[in-house]
Amino acid sequence: MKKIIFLLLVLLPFLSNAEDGSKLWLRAETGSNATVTTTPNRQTPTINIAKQELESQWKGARVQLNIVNNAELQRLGKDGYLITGNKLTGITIQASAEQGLLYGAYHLLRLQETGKDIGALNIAESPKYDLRILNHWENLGWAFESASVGRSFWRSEEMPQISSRLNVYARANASVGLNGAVLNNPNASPDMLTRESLQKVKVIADELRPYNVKVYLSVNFASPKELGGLPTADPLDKDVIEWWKGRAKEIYSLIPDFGGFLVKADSESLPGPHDYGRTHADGANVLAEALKPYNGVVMWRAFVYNPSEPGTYSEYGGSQDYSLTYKTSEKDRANQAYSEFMPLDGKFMDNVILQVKNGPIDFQPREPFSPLFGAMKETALMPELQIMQEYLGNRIHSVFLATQWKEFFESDTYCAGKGSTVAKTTDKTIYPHKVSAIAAVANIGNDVNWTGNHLSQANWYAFGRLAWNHELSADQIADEWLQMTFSQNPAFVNPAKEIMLDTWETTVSFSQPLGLHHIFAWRTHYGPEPWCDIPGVRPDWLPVNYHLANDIGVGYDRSVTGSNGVNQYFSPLREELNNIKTCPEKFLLWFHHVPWDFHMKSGRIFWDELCYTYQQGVDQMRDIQKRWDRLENFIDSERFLDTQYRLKIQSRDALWWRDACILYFQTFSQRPIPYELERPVYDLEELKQIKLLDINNILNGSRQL
Ligand code: GCV
Repeated sequence: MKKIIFLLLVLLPFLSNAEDGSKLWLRAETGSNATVTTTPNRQTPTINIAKQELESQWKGARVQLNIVNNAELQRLGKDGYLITGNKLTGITIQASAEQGLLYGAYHLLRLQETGKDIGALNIAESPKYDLRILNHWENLGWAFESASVGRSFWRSEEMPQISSRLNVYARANASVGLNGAVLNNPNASPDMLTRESLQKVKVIADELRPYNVKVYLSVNFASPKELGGLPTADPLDKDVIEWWKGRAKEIYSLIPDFGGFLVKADSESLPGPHDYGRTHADGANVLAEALKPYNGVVMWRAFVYNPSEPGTYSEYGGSQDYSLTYKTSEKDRANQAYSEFMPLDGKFMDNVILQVKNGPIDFQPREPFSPLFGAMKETALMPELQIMQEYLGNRIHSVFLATQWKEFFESDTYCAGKGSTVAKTTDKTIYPHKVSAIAAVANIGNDVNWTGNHLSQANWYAFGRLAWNHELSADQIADEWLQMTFSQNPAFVNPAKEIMLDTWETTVSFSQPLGLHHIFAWRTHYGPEPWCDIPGVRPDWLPVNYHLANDIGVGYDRSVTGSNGVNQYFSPLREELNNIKTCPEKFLLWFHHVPWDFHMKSGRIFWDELCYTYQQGVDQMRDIQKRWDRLENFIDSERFLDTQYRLKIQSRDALWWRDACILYFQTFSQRPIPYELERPVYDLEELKQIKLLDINNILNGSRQL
């Protein structure tokens, strides 16, 4: 016993210093005692934070923080700033508002922490999007919508006592320029608007405010009925209109800078204006009217797809066999948002923003951009990205998403000629709406390291940086994050960065390459299940209705002779996508049912190319593992080993995906796997036996594949 106590005493200091990832990228050495002065000498909570951050971490000459109201700073807006001067003689940060000074302070510290030359600075910055928002998919209570995030970190049950982590969260957001958080799941409970909930929201809002992070709420469209006891939630009913106005008044009396509402309506069985024969515009406008006096916004989601007809949908299946009545070409889920919202362009109030997922379906590993971008001219559109890796290996796989988001931002919509990228259609360059915004579904939970996987912290960081400036490269963002989070040593940063930059394309290759989509496992969305076809379940939830494999080929025909999805894009993109010979191969199976013997650019036939691509994904994953192993001596063992372990699972999963997909599709193609490729290690029938429970156990680590 004595020996154990002795050992514990010896080990304790080391154990308590164990690296747990809780500090995120906020690791600058403190204790600098820098001189920071402000003009005018104002003491606001936000200016004080800017000051304290610099005083404790800045290692150069005096910093002057100035609130100035000249034309240049007006042009940069309230979040913008100017940084001039030199580390040796002194730096001046100027802004027209206090939040500009805060962002300027973080910018200066980032330069320092990434070893940049801080001589003769002349930096003028302003964000590309006005609203830069994290969407937290937490339910009231507050469990999570998805296992991808682990447990809630708001800890509402302990309020009004607040977790010290809330302060770190706010600081992390401000350090990358994020200025908003939707606290709850878009599948919102009406109870989110009770007085008791709002009191808790106020606690969070008060904590986030000094960091310039505004709070928003998802609301349930039927709240006037479900919570307010009205007989209807019809948006044109005068009592309903008054009810929303009353709620807004109450919210703003508690939270004067409340940001506004996020609404998922008439989608996935949630109530909405269609229940009363009204349009999305009618629905959004009743809320917008209520928020308008307080400058609040409504973010109305365009993630809609109708219940399959006939009958109502049932999550677990039901008596209705939808497959009998469902015709893929008429019911393509990818076409629905465009069909529903395009006729409403121009009908929304100017404080309504349509929140549109990056792709037409649902955060798949790779999707073409949603055709709504560029097409809606009179309505402000905000991209919705997903940081949480719902379909990208959850918190287990390491996938750096900045590369995915860059592809999205830079996609050419052709709405105003060549070069009309998605980014330019949403950041006011092409359509100068009153407000511009962007959101992403957060991957932040209650884990000590916030995101479960240490490398996934990079995606939170990257979203903030790209929301501020979508022109930054994925390379630069990875570089910054690695230096701030791990080490400035280029012998570590360069190879680690290359790994990060390779992870997304590799994961697409081993899971859903060449435009394949929605072939993941039922419910968990982890691992492959291309054979999934559950009688009675709505077809647009089932993999077989997306890959449509048969003895001719595989893929969803969205050409003019198929579901005509290509027609929702502008020329000449429409024609490029429509032609199987010119459609980019990365989207081939998204837009075409491709014959097994189709000739690919590589010179191979399609079946062989599919096998090669899966194998390439597996090989690249193994290579990534090896490259990570070489970095062992550069960083702490805790984060090194945890990442090593996760990459091992990701490699195992790459094999799982490859074997499941190739063996399953082979039952249709009836062709051999090219002889020079590795033979499968798993058996198709065995893989088909992996059930929901097994996957949950794989995810929690209690079962190996
Ligand atoms: C918030 C998918 C997810 C749901 C999510 C929905 C949405 O269907 O599986 O969990 O619900 O997208 O984005 O609304």
